[in-house]
Amino acid sequence: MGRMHSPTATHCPYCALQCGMNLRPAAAGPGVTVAERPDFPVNRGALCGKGRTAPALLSSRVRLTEPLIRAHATGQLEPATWEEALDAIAEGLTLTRRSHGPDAVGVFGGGGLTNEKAYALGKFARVALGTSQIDYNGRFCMSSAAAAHQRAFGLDRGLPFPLADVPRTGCVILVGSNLAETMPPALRYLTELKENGGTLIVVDPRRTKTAEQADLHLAPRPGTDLALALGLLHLVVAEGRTDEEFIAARTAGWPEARAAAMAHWPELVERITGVPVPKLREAVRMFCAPEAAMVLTARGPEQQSKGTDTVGAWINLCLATGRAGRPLSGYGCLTGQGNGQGGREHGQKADQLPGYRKLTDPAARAHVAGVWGVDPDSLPGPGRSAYELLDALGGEVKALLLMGSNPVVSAPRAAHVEERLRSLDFLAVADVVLSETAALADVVLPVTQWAEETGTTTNLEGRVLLRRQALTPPPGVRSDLSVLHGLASRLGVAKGFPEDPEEVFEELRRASAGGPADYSGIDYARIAEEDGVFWPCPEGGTGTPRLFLDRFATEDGRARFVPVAHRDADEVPDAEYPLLLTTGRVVAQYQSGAQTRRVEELNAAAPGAFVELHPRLAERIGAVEGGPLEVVSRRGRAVAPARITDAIRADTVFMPFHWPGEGRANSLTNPALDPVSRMPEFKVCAVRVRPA
Ligand SMILES: Nc1nc2c(c(=O)[nH]1)N[C@H]1C(S)=C(S)[C@@H](COP(=O)(O)OP(=O)(O)OC[C@H]3O[C@@H](n4cnc5c(=O)[nH]c(N)nc54)[C@H](O)[C@@H]3O)O[C@H]1N2
Ligand SMILES: Nc1nc2c(c(=O)[nH]1)N[C@H]1C(S)=C(S)[C@@H](COP(=O)(O)OP(=O)(O)OC[C@H]3O[C@@H](n4cnc5c(=O)[nH]c(N)nc54)[C@H](O)[C@@H]3O)O[C@H]1N2
Ligand code: SF4
Ligand SMILES: [Mo]
Repeated sequence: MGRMHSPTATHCPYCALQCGMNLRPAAAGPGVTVAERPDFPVNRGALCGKGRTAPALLSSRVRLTEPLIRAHATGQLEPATWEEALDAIAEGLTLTRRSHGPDAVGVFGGGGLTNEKAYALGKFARVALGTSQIDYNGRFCMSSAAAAHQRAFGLDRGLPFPLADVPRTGCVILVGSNLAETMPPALRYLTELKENGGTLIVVDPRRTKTAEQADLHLAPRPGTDLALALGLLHLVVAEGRTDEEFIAARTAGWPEARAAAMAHWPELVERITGVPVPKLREAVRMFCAPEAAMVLTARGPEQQSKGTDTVGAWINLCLATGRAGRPLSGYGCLTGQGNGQGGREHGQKADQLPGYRKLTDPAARAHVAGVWGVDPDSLPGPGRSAYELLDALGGEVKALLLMGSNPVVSAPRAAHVEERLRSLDFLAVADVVLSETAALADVVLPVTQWAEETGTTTNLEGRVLLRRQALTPPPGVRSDLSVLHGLASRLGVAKGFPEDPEEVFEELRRASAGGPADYSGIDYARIAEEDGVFWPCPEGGTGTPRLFLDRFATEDGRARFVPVAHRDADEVPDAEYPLLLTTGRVVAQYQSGAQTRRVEELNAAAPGAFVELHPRLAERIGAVEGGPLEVVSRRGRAVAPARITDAIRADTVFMPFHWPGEGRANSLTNPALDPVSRMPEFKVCAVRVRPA
């Protein structure tokens, strides 16, 4: 690995906090080491263990350094040249397209990809392949919050304010976020909130490290947040705590939403959620007492087959109490992946064009087609959502190009998804390591990593950031942009897929101009000068750290209440499957673990899956600490050691989803989809558990 000037100011490759860090050449040998970057405001120098150890993956020992092609004779993946590999992919995709039409070719992207890559991938699907069949793993992440944002506010930016506002509000309800483990440096914002006299309410079926910080912890049964939020709104109305002036001036739809909430009286909500009425009253008092308050959600309430309505109910609570569109108040979603925000704005989503434009909007199609130099009528329409696309593999979709995801581990009903991937005529995967999904491919392309390339990401605050190249990639790997360039030219599109990220960003600026997520005023130099620029930022304008203070982004400027009613999870416990399974994360592993399982220090800290269960349940089924437990759902079976703790409800077990094989939590999960966002129900399914 070569060297460049030191130190290089950049950002972490993992989560949506996008912590700032400096990279310095290692004291001895090749590579870089991570140093603090105290001047970057979001994390002020703090990093979690994943960020600190990220350079370990840059070493060639653990990563892919040459393309691989599956040999017909042996069935094994064998080293190949880049020319051979790109030719093979172009041929595989072309053959499928020729015999079955363009929609038989699918593309699957990721929320970890930079804005430039996400933009180029969406364009590649629509222009070079002409397929409608593109979606990405962000569908599994924050799509329910995104849909609810759109419905209520007319715009989806995860946080409508900078994180720096959080310690200055009066009360935060944090719903289904374990940020002490999933964004450790962000915990500081909550401790500062309390130091400033504010209060923290955490809603989580488990008493997590985050919940331990709370003034009030509500532990509902998984899948019942919708009832909980409605119950709180009911009490707000009953106790006369609504803000009628705000409702009249800034919102629409209150009478219907109010009526829906009134059908969820406290005793009913206690019965559904398991949260006692006095605690509901206490939460309402804490939320309504101060001048300003916030509700923040993460995957707990969102990854449900009613995630969009659930987030809608929390938004209704904010609107009814005048806690939105005002300083230090509002609803926000804590987006997850490194570019979870930007990755959902620029076109790798099935229904979307760059700038968060709609693929079904004729004006949007005309604008983007103009930038791309193609006929608007040549752009395909919306395609399938992520799970539906994976489910269609081997059926109507016969070839797939995948970049930035590892669905063999991370998709719901993973054994079925794995089988669908195996049934493809052709699978190509670009990755930095041989992930469980890459291992199934016909062609594998080794790509550059964060420290070896330049590009922008948009963090959970909507702040567009610049990751800078700090070292030369090893010979044999190429960037994702170079892959798309090479494939497009082989598919007969010689122009429009540059390899240089800044050139791609300049085009993205034009494509997003005038759209909801307008980046046209942002450029690489400006990002560096301003510690990131908040979108929307029109050409010649300033960035927008705070949204909705004067008006919401709907046509009439009013926020929309949505009347929602509680409904059960797709699966509820019964005699055969009497328990609830919920899933999530641990601090030392990231997502499917493809990257962090290859980092020694992290793997030592979290070597494998486990099943968290309450002592009463353990006693009933005869489980002992560390002993193997078999967990069975209607989709399949997993085995992992027991971890007995009174920090979880006795009717619920929890598994982290970072591992393949026997401990794969997603062998069990339910792919029931939210009707609006198409989000799968990762957080609730029915299981039975017994010692293996
Ligand atoms: N260490 C680590 N950090 C990460 C990641 C990682 O993989 N590892 N991934 C990143 C990404 S992409 C994301 S999306 C974020 C996710 O960040 P979080 O949303 O904080 O992570 P999860 O652990 O999935 O879920 C959060 C909590 O939801 C709770 N929960 C489960 N079911 C329910 C329910 O029905 N209702 C409620 N209210 N809560 C429930 C779980 O007990 C869990 O504590 O983390 C990001 N940061
Ligand atoms: N049961 C359960 N399942 C879940 C969840 C849950 O809470 N419970 N959470 C869901 C959520 S929120 C998410 S976000 C998904 C995430 O799950 P995945 O989509 O599987 O996410 P990663 O493990 O980050 O996969 C990214 C892959 O791309 C590779 N990669 C990293 N950077 C790049 C790059 O720049 N280019 C290319 N070509 N490849 C790259 C990595 O090595 C890795 O193999 O999991 C979902 N699955
Ligand atoms: S919190 Fe997220 S962005 Fe920050 S160092 Fe950890 S993984 Fe990286
Ligand atoms: Mo995520």
